[in-house]
Amino acid sequence: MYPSRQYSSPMHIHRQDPVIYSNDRQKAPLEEALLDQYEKKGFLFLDDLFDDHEVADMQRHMQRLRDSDEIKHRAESITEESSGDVRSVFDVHKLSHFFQNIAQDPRLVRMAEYLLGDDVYLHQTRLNYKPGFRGKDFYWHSDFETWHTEDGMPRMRALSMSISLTPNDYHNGPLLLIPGSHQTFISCVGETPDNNYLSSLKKQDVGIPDDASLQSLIEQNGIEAAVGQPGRIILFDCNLLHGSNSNITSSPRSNLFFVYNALSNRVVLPFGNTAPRPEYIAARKSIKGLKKSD
Ligand code: 6CS
Ligand code: FE
Repeated sequence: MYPSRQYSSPMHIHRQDPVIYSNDRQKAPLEEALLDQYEKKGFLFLDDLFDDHEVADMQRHMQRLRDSDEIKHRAESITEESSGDVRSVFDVHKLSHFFQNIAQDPRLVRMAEYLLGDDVYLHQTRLNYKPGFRGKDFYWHSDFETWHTEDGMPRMRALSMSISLTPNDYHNGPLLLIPGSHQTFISCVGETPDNNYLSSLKKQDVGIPDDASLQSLIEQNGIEAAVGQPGRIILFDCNLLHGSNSNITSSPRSNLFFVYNALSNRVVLPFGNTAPRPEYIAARKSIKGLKKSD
């Protein structure tokens, strides 16, 4: 369906999957306008879902993970190539009961269930710290291109919720989104090296769109910066093109990411025929539906 990193020139494949899988808008946990925006742009913003105390708790638990030497020496901790600062911590829902509870919060799960039209599980979770002064960029990419090619995610039936834990301003490397880019799968050029994740999580070189593809999508749709205060949720489709600039300011841009995948879309063997990535990057053995009985 979505071949990538197989051919010598890039290709554009039109999305062959729905964006919103549920049809009964009466049952939607989101108002019509937001659903229309999500369908059209591939992302939406949610403010005031968490109250100030909840956000303060998240910030405290993020700092605790950040300051922990034990965490810093685990495989789940990815450091910045240049400075050695912590860039990301993966699998935060397994490293912290607090973040597990947030990821399982019905206010989040029911949105994911509605949009994906199925029970859901956590494919991946992470804290991206993007520290001040030396937090490096995440180049343009579609998460689905990686999750399909390197994790074996069959269809575009997953979404990310990024919760801002520090102010995301124009100057400290906010998430940059290309509205509408979720409708086009860009088949990228370039072979996936073995154990690619050892470098791709620091700096992604393979599976990134070519300049011409980026140019045409940006000219058509523009770029939107997901600026916002702590607590804001950026909910975006797995195939939306996004990236973020380096952060040379003094204020970190730290966001918590939860990736919900439909249970019917659980990962199989990587479509790029590379070895499956570790469990802390892509759940495989630990797939457990989040459906609450209520
Ligand atoms: O490879 C991955 O799964 C990770 N890479 C990026 C740049 N975004 C999604 C995910 O965190
Ligand atoms: Fe990403």
